[in-house]
Amino acid sequence: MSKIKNLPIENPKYTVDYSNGNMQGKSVIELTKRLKDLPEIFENKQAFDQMDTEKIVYHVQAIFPVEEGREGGLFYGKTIIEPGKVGNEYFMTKGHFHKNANRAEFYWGILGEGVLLLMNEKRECWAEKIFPGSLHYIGGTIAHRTINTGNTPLSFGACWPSDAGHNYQEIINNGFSARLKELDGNPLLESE
Ligand code: M6P
Ligand code: ZN
Repeated sequence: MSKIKNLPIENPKYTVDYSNGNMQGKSVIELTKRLKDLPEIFENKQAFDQMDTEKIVYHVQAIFPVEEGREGGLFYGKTIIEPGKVGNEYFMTKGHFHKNANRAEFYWGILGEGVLLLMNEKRECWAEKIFPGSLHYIGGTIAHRTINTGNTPLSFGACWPSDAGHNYQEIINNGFSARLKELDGNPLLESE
């Protein structure tokens, strides 16, 4: 006769509030980017210098269940970009290529409205609208930056491989070849 054991059914390690994307659980990492952390990304240096550099541009929450750089794991994150502009350029993330160019990522819109700016290795840019329910597949070799074009916080989720890594240097050195600016109250994508 086989012996039957009762196993416990545990609570999940993490929970997500789908109204805003906020995550809770053990070792959820929090990161805040202020204007002073982003001196290179905005075009209008004069407008930048006149702003309070302590102003928060975006917050990131992330779960790293395995060590960064290890193959086979997944990371999960959420970013909230505050509404705002430097000159007529909207608040945005630093943006990055993946260090391991063979690693893709999903983004999805949760709250607010924005734009996902994408750029390939030939520096060709294109963009997709972000809104609650939008879903974006970002190929491994594609640089990605998110931009808040609304008057309220933009929240989006992300899931990416644990060995993707971030290559920020290329963007710091050469930027994206397109910038999203407000013209007469509407977003306009200006390309080099
Ligand atoms: C998403 C993911 C993260 C990234 C964050 C902010 O949550 O892509 O890996 O760190 O956005 O973007 P960035 O690192 O470009 O500032
Ligand atoms: Zn990424």
